[in-house]
Amino acid sequence: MEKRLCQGCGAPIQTAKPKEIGYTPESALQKDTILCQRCFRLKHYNEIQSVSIRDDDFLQMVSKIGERRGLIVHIVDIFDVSGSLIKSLPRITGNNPIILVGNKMDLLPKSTNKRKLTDWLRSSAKEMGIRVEDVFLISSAKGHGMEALTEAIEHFRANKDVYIVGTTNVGKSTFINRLIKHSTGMKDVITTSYFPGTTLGFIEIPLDESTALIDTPGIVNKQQIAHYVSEQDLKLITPNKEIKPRIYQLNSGQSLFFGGLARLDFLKGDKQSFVCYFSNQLPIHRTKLENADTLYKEHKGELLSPPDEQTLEKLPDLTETTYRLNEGKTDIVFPGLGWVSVPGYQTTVTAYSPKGVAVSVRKSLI
Ligand SMILES: Nc1nc2c(ncn2[C@@H]2O[C@H](COP(=O)(O)OP(=O)(O)OP(=O)(O)O)[C@@H](O)[C@H]2O)c(=O)[nH]1
Ligand SMILES: [Mg+2]
Repeated sequence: MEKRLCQGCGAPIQTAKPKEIGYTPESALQKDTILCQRCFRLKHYNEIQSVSIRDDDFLQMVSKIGERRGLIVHIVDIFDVSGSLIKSLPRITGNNPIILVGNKMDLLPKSTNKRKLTDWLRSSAKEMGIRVEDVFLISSAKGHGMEALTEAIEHFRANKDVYIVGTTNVGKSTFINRLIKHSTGMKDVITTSYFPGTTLGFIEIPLDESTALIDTPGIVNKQQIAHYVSEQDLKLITPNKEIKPRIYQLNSGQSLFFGGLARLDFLKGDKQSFVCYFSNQLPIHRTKLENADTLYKEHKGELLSPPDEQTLEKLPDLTETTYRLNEGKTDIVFPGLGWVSVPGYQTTVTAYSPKGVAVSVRKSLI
């Protein structure tokens, strides 16, 4: 008998072990489309059932692409580029051509400079040694930018398969659902969720008689802040609509806390505006630099939250990096959280982020 896969996550269907992936009660096997219990619960109750798959298993699964021929569409989350660009991608996917796609554009303010963003994505990939054929910006959720991308896919795939690859949670399955909806009218065929690790196997969507578009499980990158926060906090730090910039006029000697997950000290420079781009629900606190350490020590997890209690247990300590800025408008990027845009002349700042989730700077996008 042909091995049956869950239509939602790609896991092999089984009826024997309720706690393991692909479990489906016998009674549900009669239906036309088979959904495992985990996908069923995610879909109908937005409730996650944890699975006993290790990060390595996903990587191994995706590495099989290296032995095949096709186009790689590497999707990254434009809110977490350093956490979602996969450095080892060329090793994983062999010699196959790569298109780079920045997803979740709907979250950025309309005033974002798309060309700068595209250039930054291209150069970030290049720095990591990833050669890309082209770069696209899309919103899978809203359907923006899909036409240009599908045309490019059709061109670069040269009648071969298309593999959608990326770290967890960048929106691979949402992207494919968008394509399916466009071509068949069917909605939400593949399971998506804000929990990382939703897709568990390869899911093939036929493109024609001999080729397919293939959804793959997200590769786990431990530099993503998503792995260090509770479900509750993840919901809070993930923007769910266009972010509204919050502007602070700061004098040197002042600090900003982003919940208690990140911090920015203004050490030196003229009074200037710090424009903050974070999830609208993430509280920002302004304080005097001299009080910042004590405030953090005494109030993280309370006044400075998130982190909540659960996050505090797994969150690494904050580490600091100091930047001397003198090149004009600069973004200080806290991966997975957001960024702060500063004028960037004769300015010294210190940025704090959880250890392992490194802060970076770039030319301002806005
Ligand atoms: N705002 C916004 N959210 C998006 C977009 N695309 C996906 N998301 C959200 O991002 C989360 C992850 O989406 P998925 O499609 O499940 O991501 P994935 O890459 O398939 O994740 P894994 O299967 O875990 O590897 C969900 O909460 C989606 O609703 C987008 O274009 N804009
Ligand atoms: Mg998925």
